Amino acid sequence: MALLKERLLDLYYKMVLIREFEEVMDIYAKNGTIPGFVHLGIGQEASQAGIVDALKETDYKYPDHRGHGVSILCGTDRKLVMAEIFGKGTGINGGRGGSMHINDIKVRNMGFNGIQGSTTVTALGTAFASVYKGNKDVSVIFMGDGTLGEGACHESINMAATWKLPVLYCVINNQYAISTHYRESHPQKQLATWADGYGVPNEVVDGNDVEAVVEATERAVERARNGDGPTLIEYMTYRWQGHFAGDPAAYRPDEELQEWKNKCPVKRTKARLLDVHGFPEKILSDIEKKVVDEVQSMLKFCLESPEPDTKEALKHVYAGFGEEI
Ligand SMILES: Cc1ncc(C[n+]2csc(CCOP(=O)(O)OP(=O)(O)O)c2C)c(N)n1
Ligand SMILES: [Mg+2]
Repeated sequence: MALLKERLLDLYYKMVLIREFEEVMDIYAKNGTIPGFVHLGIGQEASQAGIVDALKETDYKYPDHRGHGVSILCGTDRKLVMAEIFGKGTGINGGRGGSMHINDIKVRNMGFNGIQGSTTVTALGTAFASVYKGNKDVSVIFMGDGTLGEGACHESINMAATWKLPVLYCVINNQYAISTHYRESHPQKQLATWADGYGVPNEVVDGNDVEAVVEATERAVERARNGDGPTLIEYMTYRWQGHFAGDPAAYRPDEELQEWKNKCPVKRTKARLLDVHGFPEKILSDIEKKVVDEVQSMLKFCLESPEPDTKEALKHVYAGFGEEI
């Protein structure tokens, strides 16, 4: 079943936004303005935008190290997300976290901590809280193909399946974990079948087809909300850049990259909006222009923002007791 054309148009905006945001982050990471490692999601926009679109604001989102796209779509003021990546005092986390540790508990963006696989375990806590409190919020974990090899993932899925917790394991299979192709580090032909060992429903989805992403994710979310437990979805996609901004990615063939660029999720959605839904080109080019302006205005805010105040370095070192999330 296809999505309503207005929803697809909105998803187009979100995907173009991720692409533009990431391209600008690439420039400022490579020229040294952004401190620390930056992992870009260029090529993976359909998976990131489509999954978030299938969720409610109260669902617990666990982005991973490649999580800018998710973090700008969860409801946080986007310029504060960008400022966090720049390590500025105006960032959503006061510039303490940077690219890999963006979080905003108000919109239930639970953030990442740099340890692959760790969120598969911490997400069980929020999933259990949903059951305990009797609400229907789902805990959604974004993770890579390589991450699935972590022991923590086995412990997590074992417990989620046994307790029928409302968890969604979103395996974004972008083919590589740093320089290792997933076929060289996993015995399964498709990683989704990994969940079979735990009796957990799973499916493989074209991660560059935003409509397929939304539909599969909504099915899994529905199951979790109904008390039917976890699902694992493998979204097949590709990262166009190296593992981090600056990695030349010499380990993969040029033809392979080109083949995936031909399956560009943004261009595919655009073609559908033009050819199937009959939107005039002008509507789409206006969206593209609007996105450029939006990202430039965020960038201006970031570049003009102050560095964090060193006097505040010890603030937030200890969490408050009994704070609701
Ligand atoms: C426990 C742990 N081991 C190793 C690393 C180093 N590391 C960071 S990203 C990464 C590869 C992750 O690959 P994948 O899960 O496929 O995600 P992708 O980078 O492709 O999005 C590794 C090994 C880490 N951060 N944590
Ligand atoms: Mg990967």
